[in-house]
Amino acid sequence: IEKPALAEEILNTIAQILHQHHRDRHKVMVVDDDPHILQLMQTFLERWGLEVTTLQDPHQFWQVLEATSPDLLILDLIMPDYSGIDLCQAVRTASLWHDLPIVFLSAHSDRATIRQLFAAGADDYLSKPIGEEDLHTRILSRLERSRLSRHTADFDGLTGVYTHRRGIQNLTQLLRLATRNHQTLCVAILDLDLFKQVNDRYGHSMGDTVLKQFGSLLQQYFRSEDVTMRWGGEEFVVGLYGADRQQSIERLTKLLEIWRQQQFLTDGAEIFYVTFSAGVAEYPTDGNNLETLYRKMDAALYRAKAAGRNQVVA
Ligand code: GH3
Ligand code: MG
Ligand code: MG
Ligand code: MG
Repeated sequence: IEKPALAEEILNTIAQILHQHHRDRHKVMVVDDDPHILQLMQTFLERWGLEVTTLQDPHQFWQVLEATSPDLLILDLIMPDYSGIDLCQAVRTASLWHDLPIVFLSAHSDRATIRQLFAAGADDYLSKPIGEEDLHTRILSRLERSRLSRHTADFDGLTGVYTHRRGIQNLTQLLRLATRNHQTLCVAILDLDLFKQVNDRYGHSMGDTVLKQFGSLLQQYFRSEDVTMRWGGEEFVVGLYGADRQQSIERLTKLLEIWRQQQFLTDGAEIFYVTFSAGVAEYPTDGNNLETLYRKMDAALYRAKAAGRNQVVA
């Protein structure tokens, strides 16, 4: 029996970080220096089935934020050392969190304070003392909406894999994890061969069917700790965590063998097949940042195309 290359625990953590939006229970994080407020908020929010994380000491803010990855953040305005405004501004400039919904709690509701909150990037505010009904109306509807819009921003509508934007964010995290855990990581670009011909011969909607089918194969084939995204058009990029060059070539070659047997049937009862070409780059040997790795994988793809397509080149 082959020993797994990575501890189960690490894999679970990665999968959790990458697929944080797949959970069904909404997560809310509340930061307030007053333990009574935290207790009250927890009671209210849990009553509506939300998962609540409370934090009294803002010094641990980033640690707790990354560990919980909440769907919504509730911040107290006035706390020692870091104000809610400081935290809010910091979240808004962090690429992974900049669109996290933020609601403030404030005992002050004068115009100047409110203006300051919104200028810092707040989505809403609640005045203390907090009434349950007010909290209910403002938090629940915001959570529903944010989940919906996040899902469309994160997943490609046609193929179901990550969008370019979200995929790159996840890949950045994956690279950080690989560095921290001294793991290899490969990035690969998969480009469908002569796809323009598919559209030209069988029509654009048949082309869409092929893309959709390829997307669902990618989702089935790759592990949850890998990142699969639509790079654009008929090009996809995969981040293979903990895989070296050789392992990545093997896995992509196996995928190609499956894919090239996938039959497509036209309206005119004609059967056709589609292949892909792939280019692979390995971290850290081919580069230690994503920009360099993208260039290397593109160069490898170019060689795969030039050598006759329907193959994996690293
Ligand atoms: P190569 O093997 O060199 O990659 O050839 P190719 O024909 O695949 O490459 P090319 O870049 O010339 O064409 C890509 C085609 O993919 C052109 C474009 O119309 C098509 N395409 C891109 N996005 C979509 C889409 O969402 N749906 C459909 N049906 N076609 C798409
Ligand atoms: Mg306070
Ligand atoms: Mg292309
Ligand atoms: Mg192509």
